[in-house]
Amino acid sequence: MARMPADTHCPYCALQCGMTVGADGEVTPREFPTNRGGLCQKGWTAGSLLAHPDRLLSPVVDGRVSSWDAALSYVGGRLRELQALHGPDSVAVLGGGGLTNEKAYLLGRFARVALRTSQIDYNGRFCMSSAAAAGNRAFGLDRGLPFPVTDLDDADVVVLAGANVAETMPPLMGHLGSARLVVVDPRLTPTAERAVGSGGLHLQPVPGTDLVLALGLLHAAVVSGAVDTDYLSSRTTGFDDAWRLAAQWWPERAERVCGVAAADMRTVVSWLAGSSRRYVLTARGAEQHAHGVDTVTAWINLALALGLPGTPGSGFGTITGQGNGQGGREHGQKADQLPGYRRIDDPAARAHVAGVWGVDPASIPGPGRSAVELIDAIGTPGGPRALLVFGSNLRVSAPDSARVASKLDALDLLVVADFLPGETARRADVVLPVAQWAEEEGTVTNLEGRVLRRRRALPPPPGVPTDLDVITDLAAELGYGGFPTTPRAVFDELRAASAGGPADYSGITYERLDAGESLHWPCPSTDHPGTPRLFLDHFAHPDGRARLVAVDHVPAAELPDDPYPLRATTGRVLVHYQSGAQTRRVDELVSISPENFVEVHPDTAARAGLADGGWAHVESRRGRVRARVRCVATLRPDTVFLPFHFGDDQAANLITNPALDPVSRMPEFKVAAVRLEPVSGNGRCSDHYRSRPAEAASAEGAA
Ligand SMILES: Nc1nc2c(c(=O)[nH]1)N[C@H]1C(S)=C(S)[C@@H](COP(=O)(O)OP(=O)(O)OC[C@H]3O[C@@H](n4cnc5c(=O)[nH]c(N)nc54)[C@H](O)[C@@H]3O)O[C@H]1N2
Ligand SMILES: Nc1nc2c(c(=O)[nH]1)N[C@H]1C(S)=C(S)[C@@H](COP(=O)(O)OP(=O)(O)OC[C@H]3O[C@@H](n4cnc5c(=O)[nH]c(N)nc54)[C@H](O)[C@@H]3O)O[C@H]1N2
Ligand code: SF4
Ligand SMILES: [Mo]
Repeated sequence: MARMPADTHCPYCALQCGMTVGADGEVTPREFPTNRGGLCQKGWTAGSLLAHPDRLLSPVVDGRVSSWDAALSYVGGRLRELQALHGPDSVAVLGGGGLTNEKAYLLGRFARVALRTSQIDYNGRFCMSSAAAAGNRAFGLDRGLPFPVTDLDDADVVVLAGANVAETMPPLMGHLGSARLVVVDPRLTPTAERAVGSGGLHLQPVPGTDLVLALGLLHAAVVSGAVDTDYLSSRTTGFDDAWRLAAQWWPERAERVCGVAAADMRTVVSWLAGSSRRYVLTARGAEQHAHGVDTVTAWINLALALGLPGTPGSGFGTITGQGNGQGGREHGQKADQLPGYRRIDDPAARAHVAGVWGVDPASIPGPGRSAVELIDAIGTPGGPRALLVFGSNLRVSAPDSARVASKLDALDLLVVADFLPGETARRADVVLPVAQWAEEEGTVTNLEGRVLRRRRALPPPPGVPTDLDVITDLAAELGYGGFPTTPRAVFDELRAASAGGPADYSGITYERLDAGESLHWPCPSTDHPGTPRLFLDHFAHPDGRARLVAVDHVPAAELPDDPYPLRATTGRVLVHYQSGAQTRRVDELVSISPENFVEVHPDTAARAGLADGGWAHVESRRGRVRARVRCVATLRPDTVFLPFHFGDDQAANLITNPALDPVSRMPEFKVAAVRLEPVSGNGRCSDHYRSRPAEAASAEGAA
């Protein structure tokens, strides 16, 4: 039963910092291995959204407040009508990596069994899909960190490729205190400053060229004799093929493409070779590209050549982003998956899950379309006509958002379950208000594959149900009773559905978690201790070996040219979360970061006639964003950066490129060709950041 106050975890990112929430919604930090009693500003202020005046409290149908019975029977009726006319796939579902394991699981079952649609995917397609695909390909299994974050405490060298953890997971920096950091980022981020300040290095590649940098590092490793040949021969396959391509990328040649000095590449390799506890970690900067899978693969190849994965005290990992970004990709809300991280095209997997669901295996539809392709298919013959959204504000967060908006507007029916009126909910035909994190029970799986309990500290506002209630009631409207009704019952069904799969949760119970056990999947029986460290004896491929996969440089899908001469990349700031649906409603956070900005090198700004602090339009072939100019003398002059947390005409995704990775179907959030135009006024650019005086002083345009 609910305990008040409740020991639970932050609603936001995958670090899942421990916190205690009082019956009044007040948050206090709690000692937990990932955060050790720390919280970032987002976590501290999360409680203020529980009683926020914008909170959604009643269902809304076509702009009018409705009763629950009327809203559910309206949605049920419309879905039945559309499916009768246009077939089961005319109804689509989009989930999210912020949903608990229970919600993600039940949403998948709801889509496949009650709606009988193949058209379900989730926002993790924008987040983890490239890293996941590369991990599966190399190791046979995708668990973001195959070791606990506390293992990083003893690291000698950590390479962070495209990760700005000082802003995206601040307490994680506490685990990197003893390590020499190598930060790969086109910008001098707070994380990169830490690297420079602690005797490490900041490598500043052209956005979209990490793959070449990783090939250059592999080349330097081979030539300097840093490669672990015993490990390669006993634990891996594929080195010769991978090397055939990497052999063409000696550091000086790689430097010409990625802009990182060859000497720096050799320094990094000498540090890696000269220490025993070494990690390579990637995040979205390296992954959100139209060749993100191959880019992550290149970083994995480097790690394998050095013998890191599956070696105690060393490793490769990807830093999962959303609160349940890990569990969210395991339990069947992804187009190609069934629970337990099973493949939907695997007959044995279908038979097992059909048994748990009590249906004929042949009746389980799928695989379906990936998120961007699903949105794209709206308004085309055979495409979705209704969309149900749980846990994503895709009007702000999906690439090429003007096109997304016109697609959503073309739907016959858009239903959004949310607790706040984000941009997507505000334009929905039906809005279904739901409970928030501190008002419900469940589990999430954090970035280290550790399963955690979310606990209820206070009840939802009167008349507001949980997502699980809504899914169960909608299933009943569609004539499908028999869904489990409590979070614990859903979890027990998930355990059975995952049993024997790659992500086996069958041995994890609410009782064990509530008794304080630390359980990482796989955990195949109730007396199994869980698996904090994977791959120590063997990788998950049938032969037990990891695969190096041959990869070569592929240019970004859109390159700068005369009309659009700059590369825009996008990312995050400390105080906002994702589309900003939540954090743009927290006064304390808005006062720190009230509006969108674009980081521009002072020379670049001067050439475009832009003044520091003035407004600019950043324009691509797809649209333009309004943002305040921040002159940053440490930025690459060929690159501009915008966060994607803002809406309306400040939405960075108005300019991003929806080009997809051929394997993961992840869009290219991190490179678009753009130009800058002043919105009004003119003037000289002052130097906004002076954190690296040497570089700032050498920047001609700095005031
Ligand atoms: N404050 C905050 N924290 C968050 C979130 C949030 O929205 N706000 N979201 C959570 C989620 S879901 C996620 S996925 C994580 C993301 O966590 P991160 O991956 O750390 O975040 P990003 O800012 O998207 O990208 C990291 C860095 O990549 C750099 N970058 C851009 N292009 C390239 C490139 O081509 N190569 C390389 N090497 N780097 C590049 C950017 O300059 C940026 O500093 O954060 C989680 N934590
Ligand atoms: N340009 C650019 N775009 C990006 C990225 C980038 O780096 N650059 N990063 C991408 C990444 S990594 C991610 S993860 C996506 C995230 O982007 P989104 O998918 O838009 O994620 P959020 O902004 O967290 O939106 C979650 C919505 O669901 C609601 N919500 C939260 N929890 C629940 C719940 O339990 N139930 C229900 N029903 N609703 C809930 C929130 O109020 C909010 O409205 O953005 C992607 N978009
Ligand atoms: S680091 Fe992540 S989990 Fe921790 S308080 Fe901040 S947003 Fe929450
Ligand atoms: Mo993410």
